[in-house]
Amino acid sequence: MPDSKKRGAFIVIEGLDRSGKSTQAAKLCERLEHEDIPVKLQKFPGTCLSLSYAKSTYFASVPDRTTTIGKMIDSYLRSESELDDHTIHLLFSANRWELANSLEKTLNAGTTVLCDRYAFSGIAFSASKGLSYEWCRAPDVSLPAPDLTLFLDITPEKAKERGGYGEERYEKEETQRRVRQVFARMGEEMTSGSQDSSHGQWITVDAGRGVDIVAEDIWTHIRPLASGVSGPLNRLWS
Ligand code: Z5A
Ligand code: MG
Repeated sequence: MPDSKKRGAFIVIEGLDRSGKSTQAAKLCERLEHEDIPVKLQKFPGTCLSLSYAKSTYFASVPDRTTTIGKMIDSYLRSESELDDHTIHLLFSANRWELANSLEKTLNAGTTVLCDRYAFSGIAFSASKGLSYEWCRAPDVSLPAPDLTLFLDITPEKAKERGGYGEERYEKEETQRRVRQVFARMGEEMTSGSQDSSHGQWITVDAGRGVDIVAEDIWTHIRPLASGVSGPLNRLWS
């Protein structure tokens, strides 16, 4: 049970395509519910999910991109529309901003939020296309900052073994390789203390192992946060 004086923990799961983010987010959600910890899943691009919704459709790989901006992003990812790289980057960020207030309210009400991708994906995918790293970071400055980000690391080769990449825009081995390089830079910055600590803790998890082994590893990092967090939410990079 969470401590009623504490807010919920804000936990982000990041990683490459097929690294198992959604699998682990759903497993973690179930485990927290089993421990009587109120929890909500949020997916970006997307909207807020209850676990019952997650159970019915989350595993079916149906992208949950149901806000107005989420629909525009969905169309772009499916290559049904073309957008300038800067424009789509700002839409991904706007999608986080349109859900930021409800996310904050949920946390302050004592509910833990598990977020499947967040601002770090925004930077990694756009910077991998050649946009400036600093420019990519700017629109997400002062969003609610996670208490903990778990980066599920996997080689593109290993990820490909998991059923191959799909049809969406970024689902190509070379793209994933470049994205992984940007994530590696971010991970170094966030763990070396070369930046302020307003981004929260960053933990890299070897996601190339079996589902249950990865889940146990993740749980060791979540357990200290499960009863809630004292103090206000930080703001990303500010
Ligand atoms: N994007 C962006 O550009 N800018 C942004 O700001 C944001 C996102 C937020 C859509 O994301 C795209 O949006 C994404 C980045 C971009 N493009 N790409 N690539 P998405 O979140 O909707 O899609 P995704 O997460 O990349 O794909 P995914 O398929 O949902 O990956 P996943 O969630 O990491 O994996 P999974 O669904 O849990 O598992 C994939 C398969 O592997 C499945 O068959 C599992 O049963 C299997 N699996 C999972 N774990 C294991 C282990 N441990 N062993 C073996 N097999 C496993
Ligand atoms: Mg997923």
